[in-house]
Amino acid sequence: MAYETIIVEVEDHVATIALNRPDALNALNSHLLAELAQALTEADANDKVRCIILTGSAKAFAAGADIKEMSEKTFVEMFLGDFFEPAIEATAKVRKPVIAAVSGYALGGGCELAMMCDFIIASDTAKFGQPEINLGVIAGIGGTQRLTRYVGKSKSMDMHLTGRFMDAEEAERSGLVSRVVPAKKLMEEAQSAASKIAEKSMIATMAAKQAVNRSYETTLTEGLLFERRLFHSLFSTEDQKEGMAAFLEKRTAQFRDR
Ligand code: CO8
Repeated sequence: MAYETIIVEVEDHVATIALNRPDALNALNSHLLAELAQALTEADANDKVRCIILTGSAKAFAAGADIKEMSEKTFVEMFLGDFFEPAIEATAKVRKPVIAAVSGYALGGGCELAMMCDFIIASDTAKFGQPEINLGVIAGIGGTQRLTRYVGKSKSMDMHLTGRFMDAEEAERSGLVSRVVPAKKLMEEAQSAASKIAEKSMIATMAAKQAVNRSYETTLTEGLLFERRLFHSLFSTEDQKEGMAAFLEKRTAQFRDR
């Protein structure tokens, strides 16, 4: 399907979705969010896709929700319109792994969108922030909750209350991103991570994603039980037999998602 505000490419089992509103530093307007929701849903349903990369441009992953679109809205319009909801729902529903490849600005809704992905690979030019406070509002799609879980209360408060930006080095040091790479290598690194993921058993991959995500939602005891049950259940798959046999036979496993 042809999109106007995003670019979607599927190659070697990896779908790359690039936000593409260069004139507005990829600000998230309702059109882009609707297209993003559709592209994520399609990629998740596409049998050829085994991992998804969400990215922006060299200058901006996304500089936040579109301030021009929001500025004149009333409470009722925001409440009833809830224009972020389809993208939030679509992102949350994706069962395949989603990597955020972030270069340049990831601010406000852009930072929040990156945090909704499964992990973030950042270029050394990345800048993260929740500057909504400068606009007289606060984060609205998870920033106060997710950033706090990623980096802890003190740094999260600092970011939300002062509106300052965090550079890539600080983001890695504080656990917001999994790795930082030179800007020129960002997509190569993200694709290499995605290709590695694409080689695994999709069943184990989805189980791992579910189990890690469960740690956000439950107690340690319940989370450990959930993990153990998933672990046990994977012994009903052919991929577990193949993976362990391949190790013992010193060869590469050929997973078939069975
Ligand atoms: N919205 C709309 N347009 C934007 C945005 C944005 N968030 N960010 C940048 N742009 C536009 C600029 O207006 C400018 O357009 P034009 O050339 O037509 O004037 C163009 O992009 C380039 O921007 P700048 O000239 O400002 O570029 P600089 O390099 O000087 O500065 C910055 C880059 C620092 C990123 C600066 O653009 C900036 O501060 N942007 C705003 C960042 C921000 O405040 N983000 C938070 C937005 S609010 C939000 O995300 C809330 C999310 C929750 C919503 C929940 C809804 C239910």
